[in-house]
Amino acid sequence: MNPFAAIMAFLPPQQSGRGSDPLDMFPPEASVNAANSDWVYYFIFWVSAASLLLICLATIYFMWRYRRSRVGLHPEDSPHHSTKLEVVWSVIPAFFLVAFFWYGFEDYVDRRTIPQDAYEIKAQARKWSWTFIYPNGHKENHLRVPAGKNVKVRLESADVLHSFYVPAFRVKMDVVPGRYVWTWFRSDSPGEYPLFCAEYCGDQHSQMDARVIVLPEAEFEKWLAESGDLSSLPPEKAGEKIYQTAGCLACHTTNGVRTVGPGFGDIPWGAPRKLADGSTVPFDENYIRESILDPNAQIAEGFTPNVMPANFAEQLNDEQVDWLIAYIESISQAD
Ligand code: HEC
Ligand SMILES: [Cu+2]
Repeated sequence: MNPFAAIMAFLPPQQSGRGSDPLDMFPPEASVNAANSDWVYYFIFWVSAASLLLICLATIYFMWRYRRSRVGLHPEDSPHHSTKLEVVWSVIPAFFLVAFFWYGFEDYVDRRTIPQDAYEIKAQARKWSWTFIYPNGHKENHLRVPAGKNVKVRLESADVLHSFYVPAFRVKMDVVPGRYVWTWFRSDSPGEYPLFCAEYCGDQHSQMDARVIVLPEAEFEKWLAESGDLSSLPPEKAGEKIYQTAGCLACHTTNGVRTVGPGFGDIPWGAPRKLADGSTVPFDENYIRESILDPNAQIAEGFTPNVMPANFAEQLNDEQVDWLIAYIESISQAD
């Protein structure tokens, strides 16, 4: 029998839903993993609160009991070493420390043990956006997942350290460049929840947020089947989707506002474009193609040193680049 079961009986029950967050300290528990984590948190919280109270009460009592006017200036009158007392105040807290470890470790092992049947979604983090890649190749900036299914997310970073953090799921996992890491969760609560990057990754770090959208399974399947095939869309529409999912939007607005990179949308198609080396090129298909596939070849004036990632050539195929060009052309004002 679990030696801590008796203590546990006095604590909030281990269950999902609001039940394990009596002080309402956390976002709603939207995954089956959340209740355990909240429960461990509250266990440590209540034990710490009780210890604080006990220590404060004891301090006040001793201040009064051994006050100077009572014992005078004779320290030899105060009690000396007591083995009994020392054993008590070492052994009892030690039991609690072991319990903290035990329940924390149990939860940790559960997090690290990815269920065999989990549905796998690949995630890429980069400065400053997320891309989620589904088994059929579809890419998305927001994470859509089926409700009621174990989902494992394989995380990788294209540049620096990021951290995949979904507070409502109580899931947080560092994304380390140069290796894959996995995390998993299961949500039974359709809805939308915030997803953050929890590792400072550069000046736009706070913009690196997305949503987790939990859909009923049938709706998820329908969405996935429909969005997988971009070639049925007009090229500029397909390009718009790629523009959003490949992360272009993180650095290029479409209303002309300059952010990390030049804003698009107010550059007339074909107009001369000033480059950092003083030359000019027309803002057209060839320039955009080269800017995407080899961003360092021609750098727009005012954007040195260039921070546009140089690895889109590996991520995008020719057709996708064509669609992107069609989209950028469609939002560029006619000359
Ligand atoms: C990390 C930020 C970042 C991301 C992500 C990014 N870019 Fe850029 N991009 C820049 C910067 C900075 C420049 C200006 C320097 C240069 O010309 O290479 C630029 C330049 C460009 C240019 C030339 C623009 C001009 O005004 O002369 C094009 C076209 C372009 N990017 C397209 C894209 C597309 C399409 C994507 C998505 C596939 C993308 N970029 C993703 C930062 C980014
Ligand atoms: Cu980040």
